[in-house]
Amino acid sequence: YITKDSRYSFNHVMKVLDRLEKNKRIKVLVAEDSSTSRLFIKILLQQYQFQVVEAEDGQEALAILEQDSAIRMLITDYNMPLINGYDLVRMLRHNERFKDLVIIGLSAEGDSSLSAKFIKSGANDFLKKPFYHEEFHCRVNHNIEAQEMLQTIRDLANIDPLTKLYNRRFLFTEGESLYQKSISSDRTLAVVMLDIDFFKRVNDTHGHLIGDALLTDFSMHLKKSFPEEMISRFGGEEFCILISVESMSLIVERLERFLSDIKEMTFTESEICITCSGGLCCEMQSTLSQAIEVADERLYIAKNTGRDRFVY
Ligand code: GH3
Ligand code: MG
Ligand code: MG
Ligand code: MG
Ligand code: MG
Repeated sequence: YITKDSRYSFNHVMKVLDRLEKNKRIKVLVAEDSSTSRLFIKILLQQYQFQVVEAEDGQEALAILEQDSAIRMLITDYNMPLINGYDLVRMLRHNERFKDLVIIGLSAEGDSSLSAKFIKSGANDFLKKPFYHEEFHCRVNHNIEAQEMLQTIRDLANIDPLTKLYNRRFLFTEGESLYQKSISSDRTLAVVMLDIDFFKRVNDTHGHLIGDALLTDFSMHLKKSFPEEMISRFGGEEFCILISVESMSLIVERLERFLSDIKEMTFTESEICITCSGGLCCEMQSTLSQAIEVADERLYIAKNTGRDRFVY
């Protein structure tokens, strides 16, 4: 593929090598009942360094996908026993879990309405057998690249570049829908607003770059302390944590432990000591925004009553 045509530029070759390196980490499931055809597709994929998993029918494919969340792409035949390719795609697309799975439909049949059927049911692309190797490789790689670009765009939209925590936009979209789900299932979702004390002094004393490094360190520690929770950077040195509540005393205990850990730690190469303050809203409100407001009022009280504390 690289050497056949000497007109390929150095940049092109580098791009292909980079693609091959990435493909080594990508698992592809091939669902195809004909063993010859399956082997052929497997070899084509392996030429491009993909990890290949095989299924002999639609039902096996579904079971494998449900078990192995690392599979990023499915190449599926149409005519297969138990569940055909079209029904398989429809089932997968009805499940939120598989929304990012790249799906390419295959069929040997002359019926050109099949490609429309596959695409309408949610497949990303379609190939008619027999196909040129080049077309197969191009479609597979293009679809994987498109999916990667989509993920990059999503990360840019949802993740704060400095701290790698969720940003405020994500908090008010996904966080709000999480909050609404908690309301309808009668579970309590606590909202914590957290703010670093006297952070301006850190910048004034050590400079902005050290301030940034402290925010990054602090965020990493937040993630370690609340690994299951949705943590967002609300603004400069303010963070919001959504914690599902098993018991009020357990939450308070976790938060108090976090405060005392922070007080004992030193941050960045300048070994800076900090404290932080927080407000907690455990009583369910009708929207996340309202709960944030309640937590924020309590944070304000924490600030005005000496800092380095939680108010709930
Ligand atoms: P308080 O205890 O009342 O919260 O005091 P504070 O100094 O932490 O609060 P204040 O709101 O007065 O100042 C927050 C500071 O955070 C001011 C701003 O320059 C700084 N800041 C906000 N975002 C960033 C950032 O991304 N990087 C750095 N280095 N500083 C930031
Ligand atoms: Mg078949
Ligand atoms: Mg302030
Ligand atoms: Mg502050
Ligand atoms: Mg602040």
